[in-house]
Amino acid sequence: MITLYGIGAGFGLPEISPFVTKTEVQLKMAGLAYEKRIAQPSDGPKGQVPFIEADGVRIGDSTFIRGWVERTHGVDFDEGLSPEQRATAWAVERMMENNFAWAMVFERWLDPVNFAKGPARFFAGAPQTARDAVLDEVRANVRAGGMGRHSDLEIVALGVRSLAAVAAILGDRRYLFGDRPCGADATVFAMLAGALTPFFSGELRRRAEGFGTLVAYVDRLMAQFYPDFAWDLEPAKAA
Ligand SMILES: N[C@@H](CCC(=O)N[C@@H](CS)C(=O)NCC(=O)O)C(=O)O
Repeated sequence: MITLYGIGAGFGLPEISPFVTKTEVQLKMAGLAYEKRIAQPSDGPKGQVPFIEADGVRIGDSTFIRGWVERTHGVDFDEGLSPEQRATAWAVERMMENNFAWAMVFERWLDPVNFAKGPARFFAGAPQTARDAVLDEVRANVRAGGMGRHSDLEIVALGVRSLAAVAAILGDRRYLFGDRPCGADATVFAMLAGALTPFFSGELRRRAEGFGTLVAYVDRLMAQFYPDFAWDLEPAKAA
């Protein structure tokens, strides 16, 4: 049995971390039984979630977990894709994880309202006297990393370019490369759901809502992989 460690449901999503969502969807795609447990990122071998435990081994990082699943369970998430499609899938995945995800992080962590109702909760355990200083420090660290040197508008513009690129690749297909989901669909779904959740508001979310095919794609994959989750784009209902 595989144990998947993540943050858990919240922010209007079945799982707060898009990287955990990616792994969870891939486990579902592979039809593998797993148990899900809540953990702190610091519990993981790489100080992040997701991580899994299986056959006495602990593996951290969604990409290496995918590799382990493919090697040990004879799965090829990109089965049927041409070499060019496989290359595109990898490039899209890197774009969404290493660039788009940062634009999303900025909307959640640097907008004071989004931060207070969302990520600030992660620090609820900090001693009251030190809490404000801790929160200021983590937000300063976020600003200093990734694409934080750009202006807010430039960050949104970069995020929108990624949305447009994914929409162009998806076209009017059901999944990125046809009628069957591939590994990168898990990533793209997870990142787009994170950007669209009505729990947060902001310019990136507003622009994401304008990509009708991406909104429909997220609705479709949410219904397929999280059929029991009440996904609703209405802000008032998100918890
Ligand atoms: N490259 C990692 C990224 C995972 C990641 O960024 N996880 C976040 C939660 S969404 C985390 O654990 N952050 C805590 C930290 O980096 O200290 C993967 O693909 O699994």
